[in-house]
Amino acid sequence: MSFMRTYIKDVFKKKGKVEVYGWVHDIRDLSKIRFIILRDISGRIQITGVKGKISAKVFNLMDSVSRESVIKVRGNLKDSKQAPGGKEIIPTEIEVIALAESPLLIDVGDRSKTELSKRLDYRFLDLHRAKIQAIFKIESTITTAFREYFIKKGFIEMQPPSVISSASEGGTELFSVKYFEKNAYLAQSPQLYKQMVACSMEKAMTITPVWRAEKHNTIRHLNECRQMDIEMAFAGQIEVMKEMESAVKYIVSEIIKNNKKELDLLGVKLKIPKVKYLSYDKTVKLLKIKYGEDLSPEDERKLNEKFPDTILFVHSWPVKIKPFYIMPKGGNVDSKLSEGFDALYKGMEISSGGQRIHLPSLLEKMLRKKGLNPKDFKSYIDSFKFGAPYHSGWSIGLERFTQCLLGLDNIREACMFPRDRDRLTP
Ligand code: AMO
Repeated sequence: MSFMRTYIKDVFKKKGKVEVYGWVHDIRDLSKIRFIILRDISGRIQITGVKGKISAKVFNLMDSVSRESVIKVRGNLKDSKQAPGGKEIIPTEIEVIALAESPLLIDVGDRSKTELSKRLDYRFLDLHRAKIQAIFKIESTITTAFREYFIKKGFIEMQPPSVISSASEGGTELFSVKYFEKNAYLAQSPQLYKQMVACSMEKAMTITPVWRAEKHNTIRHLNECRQMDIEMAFAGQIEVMKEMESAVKYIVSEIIKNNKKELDLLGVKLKIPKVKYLSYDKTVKLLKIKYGEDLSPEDERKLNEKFPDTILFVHSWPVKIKPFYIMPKGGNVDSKLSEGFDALYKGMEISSGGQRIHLPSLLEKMLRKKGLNPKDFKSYIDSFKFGAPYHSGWSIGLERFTQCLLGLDNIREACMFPRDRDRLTP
């Protein structure tokens, strides 16, 4: 097609003859007068047909076309006090581009009460809904702002592999894949690769899918999620926490600036977050919980009550509960504490990170201490033998972060096509 179509939001600024394309959002038939609310990604406009005043063909079509069909409308734009937005189109021509089958498989109305699992079964239709579109418009702002922030600061956007030969997060939460005659795995994280890039190109960032074969089905876990990662040479845990602090503030400010309509639609009031740094030791004392264990969802909720609207950096965790690649304090394999942290926001862990072990012999000792075999990590260990600076980084889960920001009940709401224990389609 050789023309630029006009979005509905821009049609409101025009005069006289207009042409719009979109989905039939709603139809009302008052026998002598018929209305179609036409919707595209930018907004909605009313199409008004009065019997006898428009062609009989167009008037009949206004009643026979089904909801969610895609149509093209030509007509005259008129001021109207009753119409939403103060304007309506009196149609001279309607062309049906794609007729939708009816009934629809799920209710896609603004007040739809269809349950989440059914909506996800028909996600392609669920994505017709303004509220759902609002979530993903905001998620798009998040990834754009993340990328913008770090590219402006001289980070290299890297593309890590998705098929790997050994675990990067220790543990057993790996999906196996057959890779010719070898066994391979889906990447749990770009961890080892972003470190190799930071040790050569200094500052790396990526937005990449990762896979976790965790069997539990929760409202905050997916088996495939996207991570927004950074890694920086010549930086310790404090420097990268500060970097996250200003990146998250920038991302939130971009959402406030660009997504006012979407935030209103979702009923979300966003503020630039405050920031608090608290050591693991102090956090344990504050919560009066057992030392040496991870924070439970209940602990995270309590911390959110104590520090609302705050990114809480809980730093210097015990070595025992951090991955093998996190630097023990003082570079000593026997240290109890590490240079690793978690960031909590709105009652959930949105990120973890820390300083890494860049010393090959210390890395081997730590792998053994964690019950892992250094032989399985040979190429990773070797990468630190030829000029590797100290370095640190972190990862924010994209869907988890969107869930927290928008107060969504279930992380699946923040993932277009979620993969969980039971879901592999669509
Ligand atoms: P971690 O495993 O803590 O750390 O993951 C970092 C962040 O990714 C998100 N996340 C998840 N989101 C949804 N479903 C999951 N199953 C899931 N698992 C993780 C969370 C979490 O905070 N390599 C390290 C990071 C680093 O040190 O740079 C890592 O992957 O938001």
